[in-house]
Amino acid sequence: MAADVAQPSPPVLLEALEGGVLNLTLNRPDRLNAFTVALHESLAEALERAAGSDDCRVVLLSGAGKGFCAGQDLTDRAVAPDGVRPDLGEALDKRYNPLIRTLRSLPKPIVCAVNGVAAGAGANIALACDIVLAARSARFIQAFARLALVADSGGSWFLPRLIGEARARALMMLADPISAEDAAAWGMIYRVVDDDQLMGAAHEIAHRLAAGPTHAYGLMKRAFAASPTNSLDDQLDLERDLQREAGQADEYLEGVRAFLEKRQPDFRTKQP
Ligand code: T3D
Repeated sequence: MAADVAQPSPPVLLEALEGGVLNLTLNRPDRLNAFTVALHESLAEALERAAGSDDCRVVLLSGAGKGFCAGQDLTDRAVAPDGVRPDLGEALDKRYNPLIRTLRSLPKPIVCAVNGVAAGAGANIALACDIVLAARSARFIQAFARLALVADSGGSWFLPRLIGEARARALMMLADPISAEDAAAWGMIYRVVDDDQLMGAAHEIAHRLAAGPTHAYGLMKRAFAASPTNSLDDQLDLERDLQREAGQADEYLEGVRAFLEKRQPDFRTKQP
């Protein structure tokens, strides 16, 4: 009789680099890709490598199975009534906040393909990405109030800015799901796509970005990051500084050359 052999557990994050696009797939489908410490660590490491690698020009984030991400894995949060309660502030400080900061400041575009339900931190991690597509069947849920928690992972910052305070407050306090179609109509995400076309559409955008001016995209992200707290005057000064930097890059040289030569720019090849 064959002895039982322990199967190695599958990686919690799948990584595949293809044509400049780093595909990162949250891979805990049985738990709707909810976050454990292991998933946080894998994602943080992958994003750090992505930031430092010239081979990675774009990140494409999605989830395995029927969900995108159900936020924090709540099986890690079960506490006996008389037990020590977890320090959720520490969890935010150590895991969620660095993740959101990394997504926002990564000097490369991040496309998010929301393939199914996105709840709690899972919804707000999607909103932290640069271009968000969602499958028509996907839902976004600010699930926090159901647990008597406040919205985190930047939700209370992103949502009022994206959809206005009236809708943001209602979504957070009622914790009602919002459909992908409403999310797109409200300006919360870029586009809704039929389920069977989601990954194709996300790859198409990611590959277009991979062929684009990576350095300029990074500068755009810096402009967006500063915009909410800057006055128009400050933002104009920042745009001047960023444009000065952009104008010194080989990418710009190639962009102008390509225009004058009536051809598509080639931003991937190092310019002579
Ligand atoms: O704690 C801290 O560090 C503070 C930070 C908090 C950040 C947060 O994200 S708090 C919010 C945590 N997330 C939630 O509250 C969402 C919980 N999940 C749900 O409400 C529902 O699962 C969904 C609305 C997302 C989807 O519903 P449905 O009916 O499509 O799927 P389901 O049947 O509920 O879930 C499928 C399985 O995934 C199920 O397991 P089972 O019964 O098949 O063995 C379910 O228990 C599991 N699952 C879903 N979400 C989580 C989860 N397991 C652990 N943690 C989850 N978050």
